[in-house]
Amino acid sequence: MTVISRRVFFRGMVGVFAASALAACSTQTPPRGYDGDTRPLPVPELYESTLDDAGTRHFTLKAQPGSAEILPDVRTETWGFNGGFLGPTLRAHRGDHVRVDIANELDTMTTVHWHGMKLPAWADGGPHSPIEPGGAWSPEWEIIQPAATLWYHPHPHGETGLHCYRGLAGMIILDDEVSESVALPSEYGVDDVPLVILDAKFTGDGQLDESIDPDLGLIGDTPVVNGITNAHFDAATRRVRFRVLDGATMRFYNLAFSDHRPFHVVGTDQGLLETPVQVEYVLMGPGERVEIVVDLEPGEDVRLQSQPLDGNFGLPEDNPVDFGFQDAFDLLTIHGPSDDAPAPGPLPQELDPAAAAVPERANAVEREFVLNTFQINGRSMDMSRVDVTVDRDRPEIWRVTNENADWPHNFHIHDCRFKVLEFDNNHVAQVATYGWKDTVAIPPRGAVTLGVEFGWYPDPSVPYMFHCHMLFHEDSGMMGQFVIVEQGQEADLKPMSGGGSIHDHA
Ligand SMILES: [Cu+2]
Repeated sequence: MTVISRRVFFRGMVGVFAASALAACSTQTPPRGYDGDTRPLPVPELYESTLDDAGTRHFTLKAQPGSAEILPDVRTETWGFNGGFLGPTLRAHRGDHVRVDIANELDTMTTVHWHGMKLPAWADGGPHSPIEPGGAWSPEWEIIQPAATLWYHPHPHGETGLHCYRGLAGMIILDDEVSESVALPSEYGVDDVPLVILDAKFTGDGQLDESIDPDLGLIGDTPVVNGITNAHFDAATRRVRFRVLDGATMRFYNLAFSDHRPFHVVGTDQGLLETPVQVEYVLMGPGERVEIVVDLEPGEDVRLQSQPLDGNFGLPEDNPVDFGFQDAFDLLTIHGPSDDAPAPGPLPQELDPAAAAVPERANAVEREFVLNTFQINGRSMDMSRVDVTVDRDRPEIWRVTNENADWPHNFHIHDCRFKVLEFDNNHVAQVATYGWKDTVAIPPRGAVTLGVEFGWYPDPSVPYMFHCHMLFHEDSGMMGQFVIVEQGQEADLKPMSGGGSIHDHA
């Protein structure tokens, strides 16, 4: 498969929006099942956690090999948590103490990282927390942040893209008093529906094609929503909230509806916005989440799509690779509710007033990060090097510049939330500049200034990560490490292995 033929094919698809969704490029047999038939959208199981006498909420996850019918009537070997593909939705409340007992039943080392979570570094599940085959790991922490839609996925250095591509990903929903009191759809799987969007490409015998494109890594040509292609959702209500995760390794999605209807963004990576924002499209990059609310008419059909992005996110129009910005395909067919579904009231104009908070800039430490190809500040990831030491008592301003002319990057910082204070070369970042985020897309030759609010868990011995969340970039070295310390303390990395020494940090 060549990049050029894929692009030509996608351009041919623009405006067609066949029920087939995104098909394969011309050199490959189109995925099976794309004859217009849809299958009901699977909803990830909501994990039934247990609360022990001490008030700890317990979850158990098992990373395991399995298989799934991503394509209809085709068995594809995959990986999953507690099942063959993807993982259950974990749900917890602000203030909960949570513990997750993880077993690795794969034949290779992995880790489990809680993307978007503020928590101690030893529990973060980054590359320094390997779980060997047959091994186990039990991080625990307290939920100290506002309600939000987060996710969990592996983070083994150099292998994150492959592990995610094979299906190790699940949603996390955090609730709090604010999210529970606001009048947004909130019945899980009914009118509050997670959408885990991946992409896949298949070999001739229906297995995951894991060949690496030198520019695009494991980018797929077939959209997969909650584990299947060509899904439909039968709405029971006239207003639906979708919690959308771009769980793809490299692909951007420009979410929009087939009739270009307006919809509302009510939340971004780190929780509810102050007020809903009406849009006709919203761009998502790998690792990002967005909560959207859409109103439906009884009996109608409408499709959630990824549509070509005006301006191509600043990439040259003739760029040989486009990361999905020019692609057009269906993600989900939505069938409206029955005629007797009651009309929804007005959307609440106040969501989370606290989301209006502005990161502190006085006395802030200002840092520069330059992203170029597979490096940050001219360096590749080194697990033995601490790149940044953060003083727990001072606010941080991170200026992140993308020096590449033909690649976007999607910058993510662990253990924090941030606001985009400034956005240079801003093509389509309207939503990225509202609300709290943990991952931000930076166009070619663009830059962002981030006001970063870390979870303050000083520990000089275990690093957190910052990296590009385009996983081929991350795995190729575009990652760095930071520690959070008490004032005057210095970084002092201590190697951890498996589930052993990490407990020394608990
Ligand atoms: Cu990147």
